Amino acid sequence: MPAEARAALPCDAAELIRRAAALIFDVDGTLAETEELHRQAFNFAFVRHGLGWHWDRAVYKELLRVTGGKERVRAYHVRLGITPPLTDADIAELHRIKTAHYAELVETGCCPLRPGVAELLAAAKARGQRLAIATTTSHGNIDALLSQTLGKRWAADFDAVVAGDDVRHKKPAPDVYLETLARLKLKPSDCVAIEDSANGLIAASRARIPVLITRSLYFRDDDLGGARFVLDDLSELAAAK
Ligand code: XBP
Ligand code: MG
Repeated sequence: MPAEARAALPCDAAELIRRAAALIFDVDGTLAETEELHRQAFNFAFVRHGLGWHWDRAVYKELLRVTGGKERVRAYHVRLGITPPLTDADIAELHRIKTAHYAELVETGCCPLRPGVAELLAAAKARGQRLAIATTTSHGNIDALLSQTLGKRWAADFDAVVAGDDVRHKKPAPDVYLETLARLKLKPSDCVAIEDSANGLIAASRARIPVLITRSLYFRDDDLGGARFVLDDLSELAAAK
């Protein structure tokens, strides 16, 4: 690679972040370790719905390959091969119960932002960088988490917030990232996507956005080699000069 091309590449994650016009954040696993609360909320909903299901961490880790809570329940149900199958209305009602309970859990304050997240958001804002969210979860879940962790006026700091139900196809399809770029009116190379999972990495990469990974509990051993940089968490950025 010619010297000038090498010089153009950011030499580390902090430089990749600093150079971006916009930072696009995934939510679950990236901003906070929320999947444990999602798992507990699903199990609460199963009991309330009279289903004898219980997702332990090992089962949930496997089911997380399927993005979207409703899609995850359907995939599990198909795997069980029970007849008659749950109707879409059953799954929607079950997911409504789950989402309501998830919000109650988040509102207890038991799920803080991950290390380095608040500092990175503040530093990006101070540098005049734009902020966006591109997630598979719902607007209600985003608001529950960020109202609790960033305050009720959290949305004022984000130029675009794109959730799973805003697009036709959830991650690993690129839809949420393409919609975010359209709303920001920026090129993929002007942005950095901050993700925690292989599905998120694939989605952002298909939208041609450089990806920085912050490893999370459920995806710690995912193959994330296609990312520009892989960090244990975002506090490594704050430590950078
Ligand atoms: C993670 C997901 C979501 C959550 C559950 O989203 O795949 O489905 O697991 O939330 P991301 P819902 O990492 O893209 O933020 O039940 O609302 O889908
Ligand atoms: Mg995630």
